[in-house]
Amino acid sequence: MLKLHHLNASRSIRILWLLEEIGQPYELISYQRDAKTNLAPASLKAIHPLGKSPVIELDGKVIAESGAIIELLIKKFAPHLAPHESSEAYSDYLQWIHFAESSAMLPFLLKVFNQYETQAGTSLKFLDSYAEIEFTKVFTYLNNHLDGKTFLVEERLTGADFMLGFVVQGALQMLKCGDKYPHIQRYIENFEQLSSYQKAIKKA
Ligand SMILES: N[C@@H](CCC(=O)N[C@@H](CS)C(=O)NCC(=O)O)C(=O)O
Repeated sequence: MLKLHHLNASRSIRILWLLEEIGQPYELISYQRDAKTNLAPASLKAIHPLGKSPVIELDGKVIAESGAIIELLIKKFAPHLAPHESSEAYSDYLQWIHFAESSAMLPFLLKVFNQYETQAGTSLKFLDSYAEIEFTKVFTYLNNHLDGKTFLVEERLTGADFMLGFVVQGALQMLKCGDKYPHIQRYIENFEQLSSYQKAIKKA
């Protein structure tokens, strides 16, 4: 059976949500972050050398990287959650899947880490304004894209939404900037109502 190695408060929620949406049987193996370091426990390193989550075990193979896992699971078990490869929307789908873990994740994490540094008394020079400029550019782009939309691609739930949810929720909540990005805020409120999302949150 498919196994999901799930760390609390992590990108692994992307996979849990997808598995609940497609109704694929799976075994959930849970790990807790260290209370002091916030890192994953060493036991995750026994599963994959990076010791990060999510990781799945599928057909005897250990697979890391949430984007790869989402694409693989959708191809294998839920092709209806992706536009057809010959359709015009397919390249949009791929761009949004990769946008979530690259363009959006970097400025979000930089801003969160900058907050920790500032609270610890570090005086930031280049990094603070770089993070602010990048974050505003990327999140304004996303906010504009979501104007009048409920989902990222083809106005229906696709793999791109499973990827993006974790980043935008974290960003708007931790950086308290929901009022600056109202279309992203509405997008979040919409997917939080989906029963597969609510089931995933309960299991997490
Ligand atoms: N690019 C990877 C990132 C995986 C990752 O950094 N996971 C974090 C949780 S969100 C983690 O396991 N952190 C704990 C640690 O590094 O000890 C993915 O998309 O799966």
